[in-house]
Amino acid sequence: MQQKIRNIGILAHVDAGKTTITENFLYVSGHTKTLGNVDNGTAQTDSLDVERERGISVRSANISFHWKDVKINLVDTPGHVDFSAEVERTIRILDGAVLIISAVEGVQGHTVTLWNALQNLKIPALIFINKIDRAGADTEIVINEIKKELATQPAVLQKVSNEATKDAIIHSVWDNNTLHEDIIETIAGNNEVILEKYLNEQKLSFSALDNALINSVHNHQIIPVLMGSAKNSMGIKDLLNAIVHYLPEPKADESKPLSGLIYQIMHDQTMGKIAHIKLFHGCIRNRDMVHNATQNTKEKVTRVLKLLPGKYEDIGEVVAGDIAGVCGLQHARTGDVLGNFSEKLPGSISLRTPLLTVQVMANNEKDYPALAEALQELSKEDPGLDFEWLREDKELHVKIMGWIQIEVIEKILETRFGIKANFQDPTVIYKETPTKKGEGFVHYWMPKPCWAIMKFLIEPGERGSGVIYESKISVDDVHQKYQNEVERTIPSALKQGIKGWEVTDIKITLTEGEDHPVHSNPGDFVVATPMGIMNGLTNSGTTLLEPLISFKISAPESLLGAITSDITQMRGTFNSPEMENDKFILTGILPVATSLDFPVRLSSRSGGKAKIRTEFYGYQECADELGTVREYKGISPLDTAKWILKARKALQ
Ligand SMILES: Nc1nc2c(ncn2[C@@H]2O[C@H](COP(=O)(O)OP(=O)(O)OP(=O)(O)O)[C@@H](O)[C@H]2O)c(=O)[nH]1
Ligand SMILES: [Mg+2]
Repeated sequence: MQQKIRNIGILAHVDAGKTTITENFLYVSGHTKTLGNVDNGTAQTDSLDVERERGISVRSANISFHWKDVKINLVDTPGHVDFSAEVERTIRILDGAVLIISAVEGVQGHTVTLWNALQNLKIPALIFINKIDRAGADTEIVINEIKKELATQPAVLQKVSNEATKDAIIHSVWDNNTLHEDIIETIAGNNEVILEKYLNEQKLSFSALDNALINSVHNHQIIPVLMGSAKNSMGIKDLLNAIVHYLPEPKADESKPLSGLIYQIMHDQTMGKIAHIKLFHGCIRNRDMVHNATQNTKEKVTRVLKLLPGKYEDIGEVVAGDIAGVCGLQHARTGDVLGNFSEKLPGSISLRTPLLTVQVMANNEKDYPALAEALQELSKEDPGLDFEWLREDKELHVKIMGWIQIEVIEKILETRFGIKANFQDPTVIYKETPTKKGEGFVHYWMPKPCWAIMKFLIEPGERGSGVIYESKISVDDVHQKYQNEVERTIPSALKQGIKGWEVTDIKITLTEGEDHPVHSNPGDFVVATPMGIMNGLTNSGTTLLEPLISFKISAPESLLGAITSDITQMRGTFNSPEMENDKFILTGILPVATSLDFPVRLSSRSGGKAKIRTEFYGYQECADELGTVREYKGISPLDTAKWILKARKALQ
């Protein structure tokens, strides 16, 4: 008989108590004999050294345990925005989620981001209000924030007395004996049958109402809210019961052909590369040959493993609906699809875009090749790093979210790869876009044999439009197979423009062209396209684009003048402030380049009383002197002779 499973993620802003809750789950379910604690570095799921030292989670941690007769596969995610990519990867395999909100700090910017992601991916969820014991805890305020800021209908299943003290007590308001009127109304508002009976004052049983509630949770209409204090192991069993009761089981079928998703790649000192997979259909056993549809490879599974915090256990097989670690898939990358995915893949979501780029250097020159290899390996695990190896300049660059991430990569390079590396000052990732219309020519007919002649029209595109390419030439002028090469080469041709940054918001039209029946080769168009595009960009000129964030600040009224003047100084803009009691709420937009340390400065200016939420807003024009113009890295297609030599060599 197939076992019952729940694949659940715990999500929240930083420090909400996710790991503390997870440790309690492990303890009350009998999985661990002692209760792990984040404050003294004994939490099982914070297994990396850097997590234990800093008391924050960096990686999503997988654990499995049984509650009642259900196997719960739980992912404890990191809350710090620097590690949002970890959440993006794991969120795709969840059948349900628990969103934690601190009873003191309330709904944070990151809570809203996570909630929107859950809504977009249609993942049913529960909310757990944690830290009800702490001074300043106020569940009433948090519930109002949930209604207002998450724009959702909560069914608050518990209430608390002696709040904000160690003696806080939780009472159920939703069981056979207590049927809270608010919850009944919320359920009736989402269920016609219940509504009719309710309006006609007919008797409604608890089980009928509760079943309707389960339905509405599965349809993302209602979100049950529970509360507790993980630090004092309070409310934990009720939360586990609610997970099993209200969150759905995976839609999976063992008899269908294999289909799975690699959601994480981990590395183990003895076993090497381990692909963490969720299996939607079929089953995988040791020694199975598995087809990786994304990489188009077939590889032999050497081991199937159960995922435990910081370690693994051989299980030999994994069946549909479950998650497991798989060894042997050497080509696997995060996000790859296994088998035949005939159904729609679970959607993916972007929570935060890396806006900084940083050069990594080995402390010891001789470690340079090993460092490049290590970064290549890490980039397979975290594609967001977008590792760039500029071989001509012997430079290594990665994209990052923030300072803590740098610290963590530094540590991993040292402990796992034995390389001491240092990170140069990070730079904001600028982009560039054509300033006006321009034409680009390329006559590539020397040194023979080769033949590719093209003319491109380059035009500025609307902000956010990305890259639009169109060919207006006939296949009689340039054969279709050569035209395909042009289109395929455009993205790499735009990786660096004339100011050294990726080119975007651009419209490219191939307006004239000529191939040669004897001398042309498809590779000629691969060599020529970047030359034509760069020539066009030189003629059109380019404008720098800088990343911006939108912000929402709430702070005491007395600080309004100082904060608005800070914002103006950072080249920011703001809307007129809204007053609320003795606080103001200010929204607006700031350049990333000028505001990297703003949250820290704001906090010290206000003695921690100001709250700020930021989100990526988009890219906007910026004058060269306010941004950074870089030299072209490597050999530029404008340096024709050298470029041709290099590009031809790459094609061999
Ligand atoms: N007073 C109180 N403190 C708590 C409670 N739950 C957790 N904490 C404390 O809050 C801090 C953060 O707890 P974690 O469990 O590491 O939080 P997290 O959400 O996993 O944090 P990240 O993974 O780094 O985002 C620790 O110091 C915990 O002891 C609670 O219910 N009450
Ligand atoms: Mg944690």
